[in-house]
Amino acid sequence: RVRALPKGFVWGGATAAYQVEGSTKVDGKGKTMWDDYLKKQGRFAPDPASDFYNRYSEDIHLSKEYGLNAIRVSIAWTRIFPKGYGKPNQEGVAYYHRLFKECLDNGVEPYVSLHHFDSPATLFEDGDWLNRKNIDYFVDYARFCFKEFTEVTNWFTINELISLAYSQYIQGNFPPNHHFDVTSAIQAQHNELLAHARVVNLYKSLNLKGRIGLIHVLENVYPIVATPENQHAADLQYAFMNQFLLDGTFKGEYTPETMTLINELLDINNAKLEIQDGDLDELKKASTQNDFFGLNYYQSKFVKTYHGESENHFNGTGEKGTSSFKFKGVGETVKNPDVPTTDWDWNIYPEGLYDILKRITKEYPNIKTIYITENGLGYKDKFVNENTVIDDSPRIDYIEQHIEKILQARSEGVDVQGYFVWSLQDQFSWANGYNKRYGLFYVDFETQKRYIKKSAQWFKELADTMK
Ligand code: BGP
Repeated sequence: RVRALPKGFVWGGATAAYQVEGSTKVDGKGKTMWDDYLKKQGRFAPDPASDFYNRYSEDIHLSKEYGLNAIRVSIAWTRIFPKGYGKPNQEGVAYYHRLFKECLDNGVEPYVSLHHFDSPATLFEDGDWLNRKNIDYFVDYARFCFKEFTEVTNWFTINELISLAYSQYIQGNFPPNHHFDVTSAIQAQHNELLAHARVVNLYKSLNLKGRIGLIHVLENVYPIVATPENQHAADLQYAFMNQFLLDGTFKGEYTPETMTLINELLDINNAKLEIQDGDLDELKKASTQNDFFGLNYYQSKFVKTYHGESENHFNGTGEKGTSSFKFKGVGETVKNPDVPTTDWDWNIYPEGLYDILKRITKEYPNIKTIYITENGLGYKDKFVNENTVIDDSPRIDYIEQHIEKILQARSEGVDVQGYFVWSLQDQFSWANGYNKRYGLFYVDFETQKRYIKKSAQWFKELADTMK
């Protein structure tokens, strides 16, 4: 059991603009890659989400009341530049100044991402990260934000580079819904890294007083039965999901060991990666300049070798046991009978977080301070009535088990300085909609009223141990 938090620990809740703000059509906001797609899909809408655009003050006050000293938010690129470039939209700019002021006035430190899965529709239609012109636009947008929002001192460039590349081009559950388009997936990873590196290098050249980094979601990969073939499958998947991006971020190159694995995977799938002159110089320069690293962790995977054709089914409804994932020449994801899973088939495996923390600290000396920037449990919370605190004990168990592992790694020298639960309040989930809740605070999406969950009370008790 976790008895106390280290003094000065950053203890926050996480959000993302498109998942909480709602108000997608007001005050000059431009469309993101999701607006038309969700409308066409017809399953769920991004409005009003958690109505954070209007209710941020209430959520920040709740954060303060429940002992949180930090919040993760993202800026919606399309509120600042409705088309992704051009003239800034002053109403969007004013909104974020109001939001940051409210955070700072209440002692809830904002950690701000520039990109959280919400590319402008115009740029998305033009190839999203696959189009290098869009990297230029991203750098312009970042420059504008750095100069405008000088009250922000903790910046993340991009949230979860792999999730975009993988969900857009491999798993097919994010627009444009390609399945196993390996060329696009690896190219998107590289181009996102380049975008990140250019923005970090820019930030450092401006000599601003804040800190900057990026966020990777990491999943450890284990052979379900330890045979050499299954271990190789795990290595291939780890390389594709973690190692390629970690190398690019913190080594500024893709090491020969990494490329041997990546090339094997590309060859089997007739895919290729294009690296242009100068790209690696940019990565190299950025690799030592990240002030901190945001690590998101939800689960790890168990795999066995697989040589058939690629196929998958994504469980976006919470019908337990319906997911499958088989990647040609890479591996098949399988269920480990000893590991509990959520209704969305995510393995609950805190040991994976410990193993990852130890591994990356050893392999990447350029990683400085680490913040766990997301971790949490998707759960079908049940509302009882106005006067009853919502019992989400499974979420408390989940969080506590993961914090235990974080503190263990910390006691062994891994420099973790903070933890942001995903998520602060219930919010909209990209490919799952509104029944996959994560919040410390329950949101009734009809009335937008907030209710307390037991996990919020637990969060507060731990916050008090720092005083
Ligand atoms: C991360 C994202 C978040 C969030 C979370 C939970 O990948 O950064 O935006 O949504 O995962 O995922 P999901 O909503 O799919 O359950």
